[in-house]
This record gives sequence, C-alpha cells and structure tokens, in this order.
Amino acid sequence: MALVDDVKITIKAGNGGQGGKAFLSIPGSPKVYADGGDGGRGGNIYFQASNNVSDLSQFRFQKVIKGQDGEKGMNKNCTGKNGKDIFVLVPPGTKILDENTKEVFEILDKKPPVLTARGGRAGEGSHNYKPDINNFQLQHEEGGKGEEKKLHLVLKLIADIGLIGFPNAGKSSLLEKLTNANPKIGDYAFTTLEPNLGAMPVRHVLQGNSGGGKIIIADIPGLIEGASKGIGLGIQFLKHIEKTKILVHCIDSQEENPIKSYETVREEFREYSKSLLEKEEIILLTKIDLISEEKLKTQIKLLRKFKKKIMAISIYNEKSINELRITLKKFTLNTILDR
Ligand SMILES: Nc1nc2c(ncn2[C@@H]2O[C@H](COP(=O)(O)OP(=O)(O)OP(=O)(O)O)[C@@H](O)[C@H]2O)c(=O)[nH]1
Ligand SMILES: [Mg+2]
Repeated sequence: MALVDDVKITIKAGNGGQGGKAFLSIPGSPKVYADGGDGGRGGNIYFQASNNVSDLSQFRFQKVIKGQDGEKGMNKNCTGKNGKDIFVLVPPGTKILDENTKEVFEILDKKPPVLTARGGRAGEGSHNYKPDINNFQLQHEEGGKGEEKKLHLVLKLIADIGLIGFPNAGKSSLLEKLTNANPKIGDYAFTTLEPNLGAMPVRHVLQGNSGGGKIIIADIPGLIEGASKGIGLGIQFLKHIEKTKILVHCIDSQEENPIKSYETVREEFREYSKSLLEKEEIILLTKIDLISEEKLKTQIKLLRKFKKKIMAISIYNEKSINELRITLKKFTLNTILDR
C-alpha cells in the first residue's frame, strides 16, 4: 500500500455537559432545594505514538475526529459523566501543525500523549445556586465548548534502512522479500510512485529482550539523472531516508555501466543534502540470477573503487537474501535496542 504522509484534519474535543437544573420540593414545606448536579467535562483529544501504525492512511477517510461530550447533570445532585478522552495513535515522528496558531507538536516514541484539544468545561448544576422561590427559575450553567482545531499532520518516516537506486533495480521486490510489505512490483520504470514501508522482524536476534523488535525498511521511488530538478518523480521523498542508519544502493547487475548508474544517483543526493552522501551505505547488486558468475565478478571489481561494502542478491536465491538480512541486522541492531 502506498504511504500516506501528509494529511489535513479537523479535531473537535467534546463539549462540557450542561449543569442540571433540577429542584426538590418537600411536600408540606415551603422550601425548595436546588439539586441539579454538575455536567461532565468534555472528552479531550490526545495524540500518541504507536509502533503499530506505519503511516497516516487512517485519516484518508476520517477527516474529522470528534471527542465525546460530557453528560448533563441530573437531579439528586448527580454529576454527569465526563466525555471519554480519545487517544489518536500515529507513527512516531509525526509532526502536527496547528494551522491557526502555527504551533508544532512532534509525537515521539515513549513520550506521554500530547493534549491537542481540550474538552469543554463542565456546566455547573443548580445546586451551586440559590433557588429563586418566586418564579421557580433555577440557575444552571451551559457546558463549555470543546476546542476545535485544524491540524496539518506530516510524517517523516523514521526508517532504519533505505532502499535506493535507479528505477527497475529491484528495490520493491527486495522489500517484499525482507519484510511483511506487499508493494507493487513491475517490469518497468517508476512502478513505485510513493515510498513503501515494511517491517523486518528481529526476534531471534534479540533473545532475552522483551517482545523482540523490528527493523523498518523504506523503499522509495527510483531516481534518475535530473531528479533533483524534478525529472522523473523528483526527489521530495528523500526526506523519508534522511534519518535512516544505512542505505542500500541497489544496482541491477545487468547494467552495462554500473559505475555511471551509481554516480548518477549519488549526484542527485548531493543536490538534496550532503548528509545523505555521508550516510553508511551498502552497494547491492541485484538480479544476479540473470547474469553469469564471470559477469558478476567483473561488476564487483568495477564497483570496488567506491570502497563500500558490496553484496549481491537474487530474490530467487534464499541464501543471498539471508546473508543480506544478517548484515542489515548487524548494522541496525543498536537502533532497535534503543526503541
Ligand atoms: N530475475 C529477477 N528479476 C527480478 C529480481 N528482482 C526484481 N526483479 C524484477 O525486476 C523488475 C523490477 O522490480 P521492482 O522491484 O519493481 O523494481 P524497483 O526498483 O522497485 O522499480 P521502481 O519502483 O520502478 O523504481 C520486476 O519485473 C521484478 O520481477 C531478481 O532478483 N531476479
Ligand atoms: Mg519499486
């Protein structure tokens, strides 16, 4: 599924419940007692990070989130129930911009939920007021209105590993092999239009660690010469790999000129940000089932000049995929233990 990383929504916290206006008169007594209870407070809306949510697609169809209203106060001094608070779960790293105040909240892992809209104040019930016996008008209060905000949510993925390279290099096929993702795969350039994310489980590596962990891998659209100037699909999606621990630079092993292919992608990186160039990187020759062993040796020899770790895989060769898996786990283990 394509990744949704930019949405606009409205949130409206619950209104406070109206204060009760009940009164009590005792037969035979001229006295009237006001006994309307207070209303309940309106439900708040919080945002909280969850590792079980991978993007913002839940908001594609749910553009308004409404908090629960507080209940009305009732007679016999009964207070109305508070509206239930809502906790909206978003991926860690989601930034929330309040479109009116321009305030920005960042939702981070292991941090307490962030209150984004406060529920309305509870209305005071008539028991707080002196009853006016003459006209039996009992005072009470309306509940306060819940806060309403227009929010702009942007997700910068916090992926551990980024798959990069020319279109058709086999990036999405590899993501599918390594993770639980089901990206679109096609025998043509620009099959992937939006970044895909997948989680690679690392349970056995983290034995003894509660619950195990997972490595998040991002597969991004292919880059071509001039991408930084908007050619092809552009480079705006590079923001999703800015924070990764390591990049896997995929090169189709059938490439006539793997050096040129490698350098072209690196050149586009340079235009975007230097930090991407400095990031740790593995050069990965893909589709090696389609070439001879000799050709593979030549390709590896050519690419040695970049002084990077070079690996070679075919999605049809389990052994090669397993070796890659082990290497990737080694590179990212510390990140996962931190989470
Ligand atoms: N024989 C063989 N074909 C592969 C291998 N990996 C990928 N392919 C094929 O190569 C083509 C491109 O694969 P994708 O995974 O869509 O490539 P991509 O890099 O994601 O392409 P874009 O999304 O366009 O950038 C598809 O037809 C795949 O079936 C491999 O190891 N061996
Ligand atoms: Mg793809």
